[in-house]
Amino acid sequence: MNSNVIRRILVDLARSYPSQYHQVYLNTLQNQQVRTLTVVHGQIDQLPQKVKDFVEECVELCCPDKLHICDGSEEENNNLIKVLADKGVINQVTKLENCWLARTNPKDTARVEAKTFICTEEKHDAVPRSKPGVQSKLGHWLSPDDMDKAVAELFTGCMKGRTMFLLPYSMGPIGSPLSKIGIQLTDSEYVVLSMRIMTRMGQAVMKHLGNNDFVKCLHSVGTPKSERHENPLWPCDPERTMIMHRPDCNEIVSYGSGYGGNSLLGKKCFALRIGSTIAKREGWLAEHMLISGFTRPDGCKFYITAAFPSQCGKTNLAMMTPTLKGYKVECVGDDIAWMRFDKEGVLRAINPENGFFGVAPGTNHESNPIAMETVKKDTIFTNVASTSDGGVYWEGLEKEVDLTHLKICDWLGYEWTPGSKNLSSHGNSRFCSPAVNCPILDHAWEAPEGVPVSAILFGGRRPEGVPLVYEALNWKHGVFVGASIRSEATSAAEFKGKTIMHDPFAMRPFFGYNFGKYIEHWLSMEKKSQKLPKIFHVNWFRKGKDGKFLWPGFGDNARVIEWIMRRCAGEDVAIETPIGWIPKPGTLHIEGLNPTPNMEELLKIDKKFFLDELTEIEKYFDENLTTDLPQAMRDEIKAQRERLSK
Ligand code: OXD
Ligand code: MN
Repeated sequence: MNSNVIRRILVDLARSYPSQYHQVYLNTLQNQQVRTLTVVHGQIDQLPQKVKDFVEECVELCCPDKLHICDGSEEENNNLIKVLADKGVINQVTKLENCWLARTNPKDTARVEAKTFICTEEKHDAVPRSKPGVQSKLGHWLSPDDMDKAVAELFTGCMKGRTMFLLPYSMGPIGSPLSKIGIQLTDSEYVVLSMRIMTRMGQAVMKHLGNNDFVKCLHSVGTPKSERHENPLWPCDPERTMIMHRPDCNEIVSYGSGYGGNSLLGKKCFALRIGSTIAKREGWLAEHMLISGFTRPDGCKFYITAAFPSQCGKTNLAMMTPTLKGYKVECVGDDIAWMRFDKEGVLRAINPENGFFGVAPGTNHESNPIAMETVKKDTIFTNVASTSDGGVYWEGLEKEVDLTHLKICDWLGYEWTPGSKNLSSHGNSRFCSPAVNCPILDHAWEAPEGVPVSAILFGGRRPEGVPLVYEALNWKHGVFVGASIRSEATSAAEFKGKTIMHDPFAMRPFFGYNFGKYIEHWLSMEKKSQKLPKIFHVNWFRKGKDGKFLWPGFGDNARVIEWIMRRCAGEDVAIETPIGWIPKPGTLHIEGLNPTPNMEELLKIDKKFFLDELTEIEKYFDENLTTDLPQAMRDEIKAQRERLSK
C-alpha cells in the first residue's frame, strides 16, 4: 500500500494493458495534481506520527475530499445519525428509543467468503496444501503483488467526493494487557456508527495508543459505475468486493461492501483473522466463541466459552434465561473470545467486542428475552422489516407482534403481507446493540485480566446422529473434536441450502493462517504449567424420526450446562463411549420438561454413523490438509476408529 509501490504498479499495469489501465493511471496522476483535502473534524497534526503516515498514504490513494477524525463523542454520533437520516439511509424506529433501521443494497447482505483473502509471501503460510485438483476450503490466498495490484486498482480515487473517517478503536477494554488497537479509515457513516457500538472507539483510544503499533484497516464501500447502483442510498460494488488481510504487516483492506462482517473491520477481520495470527505469534488463542458465566444455586460460578458456526445460537446461549430454578447466566460476549493462560496457568478470556451484532430472525421473547430487552434502545437494525406504528419485525415474532391493522414494509422496502411467500426480513438481518444494554452483562465483562474458563464447548447444527452432549476424553481428543465440527449451512455467508458443511473450530471463514498450524497451536497449549479446561461437544438440534427436534433448546440448554459444570467439578456423572463421555442415565436434569425428552434417543451413539462420520472427516482432512494434518490428529482418528470397531 506504499504509494510509491502503487504508482509503480500503475505504471506497470498501464504498460502491460494500455487500454484497461492507462486511464486509471492518468486519473491517479491527475488526482495527485488537483487534490485538496479539508479536515472537517479533529486535527491531523495531533495524530501520532505512525497514524499520520498511514492516513497520508491512504488519502493519497483514495483521494477523499474531506477527512473527519472521529472522537467517539455522543455529539459526533448524533450528527452522523442526522446526516444518514436526512439522506434516508437510515430511518428512525420510533417505537423504540434511539433505534434506527438501515436497508442495504440487496446484493450486499452477508459476508463473502469467496472474496476474502489472506495475503502472505508463501501460500503455505495462509492455507494448507490441498490435494492436487482440490480447491482448498480453508481460506483463499493472495500474493503480496496481487494484493498491491488489487489495492491500486480498487482504491485509486475511490473516495473522491466523499469524506474519509478515521476511527481509532480498541478491541478489548482500553488498556487491558489482552487488548489491541486498530485504526480504521472508511468512507461509510453507517460503519462509523456501527463501529462505535461494536468497539471502544474515539479519542481515549488515540491517547492510549501513543506511538505504539496498531492494526491498519482501510475500508471503502467502493465506486461502482452508476449502472451498478441498485440502491443509491447504499453504495457498494458487489462485483468487485474484496476483503484482504496481510498478517505480517497487521493490515486489513476491505473494498466494495458495507455489510457488517465485511466492513466493521474490528470484528471478523481483526479480532479473528489478524487476531489469530497475532495470537499464534504471542502464544494465545483468538476464537469464534461466546463467553458466559453460570452460577449454581450454591453460588459456585463457572465460565464457559463456546464455538458454534455462525447462526447456530451463540447469542442465545450467551444470554440464556435458564429454566433450572436458582441458576443464573451472565453474559461476557456472544461471538469472539481472546484467551490466554495467566501466570497461575489459568486460561482467561476477554470479549474483544463492545456490542452485539446478532441475527434478528428467530430472536423473540421465547428464544432470547434478554436480546429482546437489549435491542430496545441505541440499536441499529439492518435488513429487517418495519411496521407502520414505528416498530420493527422479522420472522420469529409472529406470536408476539400483532400485525392486524399495520402496514409492513419488508427489508427491501416493499409492502409485505403475512403469509406472503417472501420473507419479511433477510435471513442474515441483524441488530447492532451496545453490550452495556444487556441486562445480564457479567460484572467482570471488562475485567482487564479476563474471566477464568472452566470449559470449552464446540457444536453445530446436526439433525442426525450427534448426541446432545459428550465430553472429550482429553485435550488432544478435544482438539480433534473442534477440528471435526460440521454443521448445516446458514445464511451468514453466501452458501445456500441445508448441506452439512465442515466448519473446524467454527473458524473456517476466519482462519488467519494455515489451519494445520492452527491445530498445532491448539495442541501446544498442553503444558504441565497450564490447567486445561475440559472440552465438550453439544448439539441442540438432533431430530427424531418425526422430523421434530428432540431437545427443547434455549433456556433448557442450562440443563446441559449444569451437567457440564458437574463434570468440571469432578463429579462421577458420566459414562465412557467410543466418542467421549456422555451423561450417566438420570444425571442430566430433565425434571419439569413437558413432554419428557427421549434421552435415550438424544444420547444414542450409533457406531455405524460415527464410523461414516470419521471416514468423511478423514476424507476432508486428506483433501484439504494433506501433509499439513498434524500426526496427533491422525492418531485420534485411528484411536476413535478402533474404539468404534470394538
Ligand atoms: C457473525 C458471523 O456475524 O459469524 O458473527 O457471521
Ligand atoms: Mn460470528
